[in-house]
Amino acid sequence: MEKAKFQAAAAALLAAMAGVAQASPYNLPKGVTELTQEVYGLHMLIFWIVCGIGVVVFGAMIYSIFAHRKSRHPKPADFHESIPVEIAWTVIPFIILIGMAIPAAGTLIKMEDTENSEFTIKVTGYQWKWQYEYIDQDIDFFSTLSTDSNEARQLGSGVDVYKVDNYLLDVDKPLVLPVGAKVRLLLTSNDVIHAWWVPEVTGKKDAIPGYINKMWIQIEEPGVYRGQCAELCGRDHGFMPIVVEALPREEFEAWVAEQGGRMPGEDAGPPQMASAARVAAADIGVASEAGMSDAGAGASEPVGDAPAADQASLMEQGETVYGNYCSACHQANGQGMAAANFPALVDSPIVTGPADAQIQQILQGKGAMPAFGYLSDMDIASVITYTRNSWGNDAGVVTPADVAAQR
Ligand code: HEC
Ligand SMILES: [Cu+2]
Repeated sequence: MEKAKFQAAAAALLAAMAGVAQASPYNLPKGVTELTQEVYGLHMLIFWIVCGIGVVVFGAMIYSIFAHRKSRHPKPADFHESIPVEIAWTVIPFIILIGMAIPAAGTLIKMEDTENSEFTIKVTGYQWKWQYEYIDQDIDFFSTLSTDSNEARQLGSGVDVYKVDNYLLDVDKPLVLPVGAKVRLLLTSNDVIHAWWVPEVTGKKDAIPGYINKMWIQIEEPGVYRGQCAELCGRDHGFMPIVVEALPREEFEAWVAEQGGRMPGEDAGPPQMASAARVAAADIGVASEAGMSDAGAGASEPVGDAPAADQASLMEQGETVYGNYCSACHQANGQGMAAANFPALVDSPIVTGPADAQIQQILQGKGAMPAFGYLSDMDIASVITYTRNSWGNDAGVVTPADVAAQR
C-alpha cells in the first residue's frame, strides 16, 4: 500500500534525523513513551527541514550578494515574471509542506486514539492539587505538594530551597502506573482551568471544568517522572506538581492491592462492598449535591457510614478530609506553621468555641485561608468534628445539618 510505504519512509527518516541530534538540555526530552518519542522525532524532522531551508535560502542570498555585487555585475540579469521560477517556488514549498503534514497527521491521529486502553484514570485539577480516580480499580486519592517543599516555600521559612530534593516537583502520593499498559486519562477540573503535563510521558492537555479531555499514555520504562500544572490557575499554580511512578506489572498489582483496590476482572471482594455502600449513601442523599464536588466527597471513603453521622464515623472521614485539604497549612499535628502565619488549631479559640463561627470560616475562608464551600456538608462537618476532637481538643460534634443551616 502507498500509505504504508510513506509511513515506512517517514519513520526511517525520523529515525535517521533523531539519531543525528544529540540529547541536549536545550532540546525537547525524548520521553519514555512511543508518543513522546514520535513527537520528538517530528520535532527533529521539522528542525532539520527548517535548517535545510535556512541553508539553501541564506546560501543563495549570500552567494548572490557576494558573486553578483554591483562592482562585478553592473548590469543585473532580468528574469522578472519568469514562468519556471514562479512554478518552482510554488511547487517546492508545497511539496515540503505535504512532506511535513503526512507524518504529523499520523502522530496526531494516534494521540487521539484512546481505544483499547487497559484501564481508565480520571484526573481532576483543583486549586491547587490533583485527584486521581482509578475507575476500574476503585482507588481514589489526592496528590499534593510534598511537605518538604511546602514548608520550604513559605515566606521566611529559612530553608535553603536548593537543599530540598526535587523542590516543588515532589508530591505526597504519586500517580502510579504499570509499565507497558495503555492507560486512558480523563482530564477535568473542579474549579478553574488547569493542565496536566509530564514532559517525559505526554504532551500537555487542559483540565477544564465541565469538560472531559482524553489522552492516553503507555510508559515503556519504569521510573519516576515529574511535571507540573501548565495552565496559570491562580495563586498557587506553581505548587501543584505532578509525579508519575511507573512500576513493573507485578509491583503495580501489589500496589493496587495495598491501596485496597482490585485489578479489572478480579473477583469482586470487599472493595466492591465499599463502593456499593457508597452508592447507597448517595441514593439517600448524604453525598454532596453538586456533581463535580462529589469527586471531593468520593475522596472520603467512609461516606458509606454517613447516615449515622456519629462521632466515630465523622472523625474517621474528617481525618481524610483534613489530610486532603487542611494539613498542608495547619500540619497533620494541628500545630500550624508559625513562620507562615498558619495558626495552630490546637487550643484555638475558634476551634474550641461556638461551631457557627467555625463553620462560617471554613465555608467562606479568611485572609490567606481559602474558602471550602465547594466541599459537601458531610466533608465539612466531618473535618470540623475532627479538628474539634483531635490533639487534645474536646469540643463536640458538628453535623452535616449544622453546616447546611449555615450555607
Ligand atoms: C492555604 C493554607 C490553609 C489551608 C489549606 C487551610 N487553612 Fe485554615 N487557616 C489558614 C490561615 C492563614 C488562617 C488564619 C486566617 C486569619 O485569621 O486571617 C487559618 C485559620 C483557620 C482556623 C481559625 C484558627 C484560629 O485560631 O484563628 C480554623 C479553624 C481553620 N483555619 C481550619 C481549617 C480547616 C478545617 C481547613 C481544611 C478544610 C483549613 N483550615 C485549611 C490557612 C489555611
Ligand atoms: Cu493548576
